[in-house]
Amino acid sequence: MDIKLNPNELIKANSRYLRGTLRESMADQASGALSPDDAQISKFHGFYEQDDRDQRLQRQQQFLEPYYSFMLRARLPGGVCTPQQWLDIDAVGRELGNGSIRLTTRQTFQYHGILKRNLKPLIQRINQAMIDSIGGCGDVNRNVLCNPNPERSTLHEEVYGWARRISEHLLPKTRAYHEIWLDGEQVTGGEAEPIYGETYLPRKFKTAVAIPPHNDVDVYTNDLGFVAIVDGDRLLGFNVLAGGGMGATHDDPSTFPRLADELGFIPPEQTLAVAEAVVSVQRDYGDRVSRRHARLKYTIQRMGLATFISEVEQRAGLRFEPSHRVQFTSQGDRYGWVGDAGDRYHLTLYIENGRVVDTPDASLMSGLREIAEIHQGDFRITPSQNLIVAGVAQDQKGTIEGIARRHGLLAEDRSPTRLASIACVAFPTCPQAMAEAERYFPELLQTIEEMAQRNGIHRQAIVMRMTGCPNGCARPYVAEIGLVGKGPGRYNLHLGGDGTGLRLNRLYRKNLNESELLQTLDELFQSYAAEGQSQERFGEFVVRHGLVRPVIDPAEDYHESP
Ligand code: SRM
Ligand code: SF4
Repeated sequence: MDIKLNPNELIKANSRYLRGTLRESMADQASGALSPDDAQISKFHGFYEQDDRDQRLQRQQQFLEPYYSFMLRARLPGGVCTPQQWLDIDAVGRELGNGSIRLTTRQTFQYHGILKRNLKPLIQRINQAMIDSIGGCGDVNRNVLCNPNPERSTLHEEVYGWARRISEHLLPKTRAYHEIWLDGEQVTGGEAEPIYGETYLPRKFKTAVAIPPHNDVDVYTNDLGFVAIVDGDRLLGFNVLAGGGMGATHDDPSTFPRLADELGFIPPEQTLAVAEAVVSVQRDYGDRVSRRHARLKYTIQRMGLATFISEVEQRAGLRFEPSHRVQFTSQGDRYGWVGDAGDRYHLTLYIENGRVVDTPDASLMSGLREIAEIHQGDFRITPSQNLIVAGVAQDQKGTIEGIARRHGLLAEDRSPTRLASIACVAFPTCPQAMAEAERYFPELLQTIEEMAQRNGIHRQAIVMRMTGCPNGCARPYVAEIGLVGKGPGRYNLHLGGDGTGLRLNRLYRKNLNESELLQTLDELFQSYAAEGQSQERFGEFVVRHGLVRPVIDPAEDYHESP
């Protein structure tokens, strides 16, 4: 049979382990863009070519090429960085980016609006700060998530250590990054990629480590998940999960979001072997023809879970023990101060949609800089695009809180629903956006907050997530209310997440404009206010009330409403 591989496979195979012609593309001053093949390879180095979509039409009419610039995403396992690193991140964003820093749903940061000539200096500057962008994007393991909330410091330190080790272990081994950006020594010919091989993975791959009862990493939405099983502060091992993912395509029932399956329990020392085995099964069995069906979730769906598990066991040289029982009770961040047994305090700040910038309303960027100048602990970016000032001594709490308050960084005075909600980037930089998200969500939330107040449900947090397209970057399919961009000013409304990230929601109404959306929500809020039971979450109510049926098999019933 003649199988036509996806063109990306050839680009990877011809790239000489991710070198491509990036040097030549960078030297070409006639265009702000890269060659089309290099624009694919650049992702493995952590950056995407983009153009300002607000200016697209106007520049087309003027016969100008699009206003190209780049987005760079760093690798920062568990979202942890030092105050000095934050000061460097801040300076680079101001001097070589667009003056803002974007905290992401995978606990790292992005710069937008980088001009081609500034890319190399920018990559060099972050590397001087001991941060790289290798595998920030591309068909490899991405930034590894880890529960960032260090209220149990000893345990957190150990689990975070595993997140770092997984990230290092699954890094591409090519020297291309060092050669091209850091002027490292050129290696003649290719070198081996022992885990990935020369065509890397069929598609992106994502790993998360969770510490129950908090599911702030949304562990079930990752290709590979490790759930820490603990006895007091002692790590016994991990329940391993595989096959989660959010991305879908509107009206294509062969694509769907999916929650990960449980593979079983392993002791800590088997973590890297299992991670590598799962990656290698996906490398060998993943779909290299259709990128739309290339994620691990589809591989498992095709192979069957039992076959997948035995293939992983064979490659890792182990047998999974039965999973331990765990309970997750929350999703998202817990704001304000928490203390730990070592007398250190940790302050979770609120950064709306992760955009760190100074505006007339709030000077978030300046505020964080001021904190970084005096802070002695570390910073942790959360999977909900916020920032934790971690490891503060008792005598510095007042000063840090004072700075945070002055610059609008504290969560206080915001509604519980706003604090539980996130939106993806979307316009103007994201090429995939069909509708607004980050720029529109705060304003829409204000109307929704007024509606919640009118209905007397304003004290209840509802996890609400908006994305500009169905790719699912803000993980909207595990929200109690998911708003997924369908076209300019239009959203699909999904309902029924359980508030802990353990249940997929379901499509409830399609293609709503703002007034249709608000009217639908108002009706839902009215019946929730009238008929919701005490302490019952909104997502639980809509399921119990029969407004949406839970998704049992996403491949079968995901696109069916309601
Ligand atoms: Fe994402 C593509 C932004 C987390 C699923 N994502 C993109 C691109 C690069 C658009 C593109 O293809 O060129 C977006 C860049 C926008 C911009 O201008 O910055 C983008 N994704 C983001 C971020 C910044 C959203 C945010 O507001 O924080 C997140 C960066 C994460 C990171 O630091 O690594 C981000 N993306 C996610 C997540 C959530 C997660 O991983 O926990 C998902 C859903 C989980 C998953 O992967 O299944 C996600 N992004 C996608 C997809 C759909 C993948 C699929 O399986 O179909 C795409 C499109 C693609 O890969 O073709 C995509
Ligand atoms: Fe872009 Fe879609 Fe991801 Fe939003 S969900 S950042 S619109 S790819």
